[in-house]
Amino acid sequence: MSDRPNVLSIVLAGGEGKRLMPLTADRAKPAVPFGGTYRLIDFVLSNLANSGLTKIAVLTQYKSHSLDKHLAQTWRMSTLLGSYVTSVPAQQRTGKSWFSGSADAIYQSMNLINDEDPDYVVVFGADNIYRMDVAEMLTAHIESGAEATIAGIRVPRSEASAFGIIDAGDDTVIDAFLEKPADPPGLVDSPEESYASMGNYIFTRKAFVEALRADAEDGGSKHDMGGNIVPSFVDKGQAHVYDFTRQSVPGATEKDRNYWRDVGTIDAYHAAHMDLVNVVPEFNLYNRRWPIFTSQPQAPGAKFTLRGTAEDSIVTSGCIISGGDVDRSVLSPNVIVDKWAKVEESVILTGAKIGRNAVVRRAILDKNVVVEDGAEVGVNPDADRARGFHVSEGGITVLSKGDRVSAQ
Ligand code: ADQ
Repeated sequence: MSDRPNVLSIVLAGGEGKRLMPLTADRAKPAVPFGGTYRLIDFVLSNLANSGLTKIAVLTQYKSHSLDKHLAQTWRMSTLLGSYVTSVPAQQRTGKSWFSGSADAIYQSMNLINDEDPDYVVVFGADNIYRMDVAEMLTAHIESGAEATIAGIRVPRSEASAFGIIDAGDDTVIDAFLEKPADPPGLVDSPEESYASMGNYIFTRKAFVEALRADAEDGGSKHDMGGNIVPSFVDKGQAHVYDFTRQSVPGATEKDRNYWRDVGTIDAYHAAHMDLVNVVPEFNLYNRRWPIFTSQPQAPGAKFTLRGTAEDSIVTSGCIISGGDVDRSVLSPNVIVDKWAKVEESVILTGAKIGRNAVVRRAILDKNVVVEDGAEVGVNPDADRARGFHVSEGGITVLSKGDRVSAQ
């Protein structure tokens, strides 16, 4: 092997994102907009690109049109250095059924591995917000000589049953792995925390291909990366953990160095946006040494007229704040906020219009929503529920693409 190993990165982007409904009604979870101008998938792809890993296959599945469009518009890598981001739809390549699990999705796309002939295969999820130098994890993987390396992070034990839980004792060899246990064990040094898998893996190619083949032949398997493939490496003592918090990302602040969030529910999605608009957020989008890449519509700069204001907010291009007040909110491109309207603690996606005297509070408005003059959204969650709007457990009102709300 040469000094520079050949690495293929596979991004699993087939998640349905049921708990993000109605934002995932007609887009896959990785295509959900985030932070004004991004899609969730931009974070993992930026991490890989910034780490110098630029041979990337994105495996898609459900409702992938919007995701494919975004990938085609944004993630055009130069082919000169052999770089690519290619979107691979679910295929009935090796049988009549659609993918049954994440491991099956990779197995059915085995030709990608055969064609690229990599030494290592990086397999990352597409749904999380974080900054990570994957090259550091690759170095740790190569140095340990393990067949599989799993990125790990401490999470509150109360939330740990949503994750694969790692027991690595005092070293990096994983002794036991429990996929989404009902009663997750705490850490010896911190009983209220558990050590969770981030769903990000690096494999040595030969061992990975063997594990995928064995899994495909196992009729009892769910063909799931976390449920089946990872445990198969743990069972043979070949899985190591890579501690995410030991990494050093260029330009990262003390606060955002260890930031990793699953924005898989409406409340988590809203809370992550409320963090972004803090004066000193936990996650800093403005780190120019580790940029998060995306593409934006061609639009003029945001414009504030007739004493329109925005405080503690992100206002992106093409927005017009014409005499309204925006507070602690994130506005995607081409949003219009009209005279005397108030927008507070809200996430407003592309092309929404908020009319005169309207109030939008603790709400998420999907693309092209129209809030007519004098209408209220999120002011009274019970009234919103009665009107048939989706209201989350935490009381966030969500309007679907193109909804029109009139004053009552
Ligand atoms: P989950 O996120 O619950 O747990 P899963 O639903 O398989 O696992 O999603 C993982 C990634 O794979 C996501 O990015 C999703 O979009 C994608 N995906 C799922 N099925 C797919 C398919 N058939 N084709 C393509 N992509 C698919 C996982 C691990 C846990 C770990 C958490 C961390 O199983 O052990 O703790 O991630 O979030």
